[in-house]
Amino acid sequence: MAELNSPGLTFTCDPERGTFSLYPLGPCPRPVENARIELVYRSGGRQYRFLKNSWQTFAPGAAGSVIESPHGLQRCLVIYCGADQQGVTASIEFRLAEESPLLFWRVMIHNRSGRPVFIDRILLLEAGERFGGRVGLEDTAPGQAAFYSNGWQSWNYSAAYSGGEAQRRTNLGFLEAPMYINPATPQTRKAGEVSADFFGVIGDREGRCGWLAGMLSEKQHFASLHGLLEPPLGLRLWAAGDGAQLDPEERISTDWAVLQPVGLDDPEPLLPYLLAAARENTVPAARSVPAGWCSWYQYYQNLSAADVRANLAALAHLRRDLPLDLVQIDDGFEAQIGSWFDFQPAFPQGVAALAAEIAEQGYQPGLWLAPFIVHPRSRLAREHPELLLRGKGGRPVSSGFNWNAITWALDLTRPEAVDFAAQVIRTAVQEWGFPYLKLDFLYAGGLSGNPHNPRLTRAQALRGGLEALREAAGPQTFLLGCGVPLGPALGLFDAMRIGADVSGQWEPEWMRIKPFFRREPHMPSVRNALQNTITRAMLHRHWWTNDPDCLLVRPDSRLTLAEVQSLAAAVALTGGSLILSDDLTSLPAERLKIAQALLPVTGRRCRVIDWFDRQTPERLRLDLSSPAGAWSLLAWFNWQDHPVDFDLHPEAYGLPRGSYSFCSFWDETVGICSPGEARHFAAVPAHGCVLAAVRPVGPGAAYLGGSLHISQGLEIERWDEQPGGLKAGFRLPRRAEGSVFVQILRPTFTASLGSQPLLPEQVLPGCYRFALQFEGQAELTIDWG
Ligand code: 9PG
Repeated sequence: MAELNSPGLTFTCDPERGTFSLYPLGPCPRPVENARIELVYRSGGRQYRFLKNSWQTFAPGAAGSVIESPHGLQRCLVIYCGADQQGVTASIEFRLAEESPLLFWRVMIHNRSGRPVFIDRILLLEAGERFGGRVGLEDTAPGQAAFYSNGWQSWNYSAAYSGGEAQRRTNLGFLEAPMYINPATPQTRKAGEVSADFFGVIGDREGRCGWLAGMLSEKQHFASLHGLLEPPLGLRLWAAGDGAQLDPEERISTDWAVLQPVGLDDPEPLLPYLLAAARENTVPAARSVPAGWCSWYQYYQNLSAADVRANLAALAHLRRDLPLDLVQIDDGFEAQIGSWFDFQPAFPQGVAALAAEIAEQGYQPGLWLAPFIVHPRSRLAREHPELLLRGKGGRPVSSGFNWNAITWALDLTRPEAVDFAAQVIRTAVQEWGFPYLKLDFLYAGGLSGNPHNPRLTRAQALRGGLEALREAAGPQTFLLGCGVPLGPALGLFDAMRIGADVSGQWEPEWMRIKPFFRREPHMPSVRNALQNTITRAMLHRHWWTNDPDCLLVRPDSRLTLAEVQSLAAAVALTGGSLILSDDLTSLPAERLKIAQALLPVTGRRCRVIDWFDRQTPERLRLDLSSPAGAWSLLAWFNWQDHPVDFDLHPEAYGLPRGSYSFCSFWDETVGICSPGEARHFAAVPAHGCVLAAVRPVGPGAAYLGGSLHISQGLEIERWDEQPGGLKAGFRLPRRAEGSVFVQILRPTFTASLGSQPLLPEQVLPGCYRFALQFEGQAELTIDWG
């Protein structure tokens, strides 16, 4: 037995039996006990298993030696194992962080067998009664065990499931599998069996705690998890070996695996893990959150240079109303996916001239590219078929059905294929003049097949390709990743699409057919985009800037006003990029107002109160403060297909019991509730939301909210209350027009905005609405003498 101790965790292991245990300080979660590790590999056509029932220790490392790492001081234990009958040796390294409640471990393999071996799988954790140990949640009441599943790549449905629910998967089988399925991750459809990629959390909804298991990086291997929620509970985490060849005398190490105890109601339940993964991948300091326009969801592939110019002109015309900084040309300019240097007839001068015009108008030019995927009718497929990833029969491997064809992919284990992709990026940045790139369909660089270099895993091939893209773009270029497995992308992208595409409708359909497609979890639709906007909100600004996909506000889509409001509220409260994708030449003022209210973007990450409690959470909370005090923005989403009455209880969002004012953004109503009381919202429309600023009621003059900005308060830059009155300074980087609500507990007063007298409207006793209109800055003066 060996032991490691840190302030929050105790680790023990039994090398003779090949098990390890982790004991957290508090009562919940309970310890993970007698967890196992296993290496599965092939040699000479036979499969071998190693490390499962004994680590065959021959030289125990110094237990408790202290190491300095990017994660601070770590207590460290190395166990030297082997050799097995073939002559393969391994070592297992465990580390406990001094400053955070994390166990790190990794398995290193050294092939001393004299012939090549092929790694199938490195099981890093197998825990639970089902496997002769414990996962620490065995006391969970029936039906209360749940598992948060992070999806494979940007578009994959991510959610917390209870034991009674089957995991949401696509029914579009072979057409979509290459896009949405990591072949190493089990695709069970049985209730109570949930898989995940990269990281996941198993927990107790009633006990309010759980364990996070996952990897700090995916530079070496893709990792999968399996959560078994029907007693006996189980949790497994493994690295996919992909059958990669390990030559004699060569070594390979897994990325670091981690375990973290999770408090489900902590303000940031996954924080230690998220920070450690950010450090491990040297995630750079966050840049400003993009606010811009994108062509895709209005024009799709029917885009022309004239459309871009018309929107650029409209944007410049609207500059004082809608201060966006980015104009991003999406798919539709290139002659074909893979013919990146040829253009569509609608782009007769290519895109360089457009980039120049966009920059001249003061906007950042952005361009979409999909450098790893190849259309069969592209120049790349024709001229460089040797760069394609091929399968067993020598035929190009499918990367899924896109653009009306089964598409192919580059074999990134070929240096020339990586060079080709990097050349596309260099050209876009250096010759065409795009400092912002949306790099899409990057999962195509991580497909399985028969790669040119059989010594590389899929994760190594993809990570190498992604690093080459970043290198080609240079450190200054803003890179948005899309359709990319999250782990290998860490540290290389400024922003990341974290969910499915939006579209002009709530639910997916195909060629106007709804019944079969309605339940598809990844197909474009606002419902599907919102799913991950909320369930992956916690990644924002720890790993990158989240991109929730575009905001559509136009009235001629098939979205109801309530659906547009829900999209806007989720985009605003989760704090990610704000990219509008409507035809700006014809947007009516009342819809423009919705987008306008989101500017400037706050960039702030909200809490998802019920992230572990239901597949699609309903409750968001964003705590803010201004010179006029602190408040919370609370949102509640009605995911039902019919209107629902809703009672907003501040306590249900973790706010202390007390008296609060409520200012509801979409209907501009205010109310005051006494302690324990809820604010009632009658008939919240189907797919609509309640979005309210909630402030503790105080004795003096108080700002309650308003319609100038969706934060209902960040527009305030000064708040001076004096014996004779109040001066409130407003600032927004645009024209602003709307209502503000102020509590004034005085019988008489006068009000003005600058030198303009204002006529307040009393909406409640002691509560007044003022209609304001200004550009940039304004001062509201209230005089009660
Ligand atoms: C451009 C688009 C937009 C969009 C991206 C991505 O499953 N599919 O067939 C599928 C097609 C397109 C797609 C996602 C999935 O959209 O997310 O924003 O850039 O490409 O073609």
